[in-house]
Amino acid sequence: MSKERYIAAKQKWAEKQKAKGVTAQAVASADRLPPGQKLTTGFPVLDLGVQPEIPLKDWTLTLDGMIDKPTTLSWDAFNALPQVEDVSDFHCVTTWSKYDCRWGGVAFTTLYELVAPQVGAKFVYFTSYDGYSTNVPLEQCLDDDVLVATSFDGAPVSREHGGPARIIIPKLYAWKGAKFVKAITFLAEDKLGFWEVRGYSNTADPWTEDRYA
Ligand SMILES: Nc1nc2c(c(=O)[nH]1)N[C@H]1C(S)=C(S)[C@@H](COP(=O)(O)O)O[C@H]1N2
Ligand SMILES: [Mo]
Repeated sequence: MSKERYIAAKQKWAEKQKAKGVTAQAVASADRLPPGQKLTTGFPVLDLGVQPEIPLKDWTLTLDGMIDKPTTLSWDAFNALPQVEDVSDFHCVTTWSKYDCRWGGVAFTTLYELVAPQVGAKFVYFTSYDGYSTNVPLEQCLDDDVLVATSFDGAPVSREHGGPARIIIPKLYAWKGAKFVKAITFLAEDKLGFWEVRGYSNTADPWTEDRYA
C-alpha cells in the first residue's frame, strides 16, 4: 500500500469535511437506498447474544501482523489520537438501512500511519471482545469514511451498539464492521471472519446485493 494512497485518502477526507461541515445530508435521493433494503428510523441491535462489558481501564486495542510498529493502545492513548467525525448510511444484510449515522472516533488512515504496514500487507482481520471477527481488504479500509468509532450522535457508543469502540465501513454491509473491537491484524493473505466462514459474502457490497457467497 503506497504512501500516495494514504495521502490521497487523507486529502479527500479534508475536502469532504470542509465541503459539508458535520451536518447530515438533509435530503435522501431515491437511489440512496441499496436494492432490497428498507429504511428504518430506529437502530436495531445485532450481536452474537453477548454484549461484553469492558471497563475503559481494561480496554485495549492491539495492532499487529505485517506492520513495522506493532502496538497495543490503552483507552487514553487511543483517544489522544486525532479525532474525526463522519456522517454515513448503515446497511445491514438483514435488509434494514439507517441513514445519517454520525460516528466519531479515529480514522483508519490515522492508525495506518501509526503502525506503518509493510508492503506485503493486503488484508485486515478484525477481532472483537465477544469472539466475533471479520475481514476486509486493506485498500477498502483506507477510504476516508472508515473509522474506529467511539461516539454515535455525539455520545459514547453504547454497549449494545459495540462500545467502547467499533469499526465503521459504510460502503459494505454492516457485518464487516466489528463491534467491541479488540485487535486489528494486517495480513498478506485473506482470512475469513465469523460470518464469512458461515456463508456470507466475502465482498459484501450492498449496491449489488452481494449478501451471501
Ligand atoms: N463484535 C460484533 N460485531 C458485529 C456483530 C456481532 O455480532 N459482534 N454483528 C454485525 C452485524 S451483522 C451488524 S448488522 C452490525 C450491527 O450493529 P448494531 O448492533 O449497532 O446495529 O454489527 C456487526 N458487527
Ligand atoms: Mo447485520
